[in-house]
Amino acid sequence: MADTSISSIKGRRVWDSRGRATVEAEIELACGARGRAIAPAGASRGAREAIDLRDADGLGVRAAVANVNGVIATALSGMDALKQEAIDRALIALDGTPNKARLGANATVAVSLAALHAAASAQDVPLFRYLSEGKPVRLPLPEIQIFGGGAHAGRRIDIQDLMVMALAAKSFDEALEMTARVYHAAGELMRDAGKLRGVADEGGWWPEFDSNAEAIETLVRAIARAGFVPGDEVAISLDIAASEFGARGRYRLDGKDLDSDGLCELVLGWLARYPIVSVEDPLAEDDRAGMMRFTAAAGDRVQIIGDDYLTTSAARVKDAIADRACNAVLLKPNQCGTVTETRAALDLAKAAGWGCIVSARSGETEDLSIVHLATGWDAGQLKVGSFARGERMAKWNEALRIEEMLGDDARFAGRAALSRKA
Ligand code: 2PG
Ligand code: MG
Repeated sequence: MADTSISSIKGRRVWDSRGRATVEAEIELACGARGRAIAPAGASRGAREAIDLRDADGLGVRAAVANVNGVIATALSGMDALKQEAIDRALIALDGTPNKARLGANATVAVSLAALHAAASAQDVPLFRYLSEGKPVRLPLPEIQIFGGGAHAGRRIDIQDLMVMALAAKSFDEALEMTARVYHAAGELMRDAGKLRGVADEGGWWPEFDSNAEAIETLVRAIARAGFVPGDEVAISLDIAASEFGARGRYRLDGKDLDSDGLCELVLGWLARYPIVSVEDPLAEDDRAGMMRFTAAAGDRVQIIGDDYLTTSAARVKDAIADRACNAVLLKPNQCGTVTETRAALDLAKAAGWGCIVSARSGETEDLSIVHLATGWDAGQLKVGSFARGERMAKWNEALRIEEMLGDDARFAGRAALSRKA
């Protein structure tokens, strides 16, 4: 047996897709195996997310990197990389706060994921296989952004992500091919209308729309222009990210003031008019009653995802299951700060029959970990941003490699992965 104890941990500053500093961790085991991972960073962050530790200038990660090279390296040295839970428990104990405020979730998530990569490498298997522990896995249904809005696109429209899901696809490869057609059709529509203004933070077209409804309508037209039946072959998924334009039951959308009921009705109206199969954060993170009302009204027809509302917290997922406040969870490892805590949120959601979507952040890098988490844990769905820019395409392309590697055993989660549960 190879000696899988941690012999060295190195932290370094690298840069993300928005040109902002972030943390990379590299771990070496006694047997010589290595693992490396980079922390992503969000722009529309939930108030209850674990802390992305920044220096006094609000941007730097010198303190977070120093934590990796100092206290974390000392505490984890000699630990067995195959014991992920013990490593993550050690990180949680060393941090000692409820939200990784001391070490920084950017430091802990990079280390936690790097240990995971090192363990898979020591076993000489791809990470998704290491995570699957011999159980069958499926390639996830991708949720792919076509238009960016909200905090990722100068707030030209309020909805943050206008995405598509290729429901008629029989494989991951086909889902990407279909999405490519919609993405380019959407670009052509905007060019024809004289509204093409480059791409937003996650590679989606940067909208110059006058209203949220106009953006959704344009997406429906793009699906049809690409040759697909909207709703049947390619459907729409929205991340409303309502915490970005509302709190305490008051919202401001399309220049109008709405209360919680008003926003609920507006989004329910979109569900009635447009081929939407999934909605993320329709109400703000503090609007529990609104989320419960919305899920009671639409949860049997569409997937309702908690992102800012759940912040990848098993405790919050547990409460939301009891409340019936959503029927799916977005899983972002840096929202909680460790692999083990991410997995705990997934396990609870799965046991409740919820949908599970592993997700990237708006600030990303070449790191491919989430593709392996989504596949190896058989989460069923993956959200990575749009169909442009290297940090996004690297992840879609990695899923293609995994599909190829699985060969005849490759199964695609497809539309069955979508949650519909009131
Ligand atoms: C989200 C993500 C990805 P951010 O809200 O789901 O779109 O954005 O990483 O900025 O939180
Ligand atoms: Mg979101």
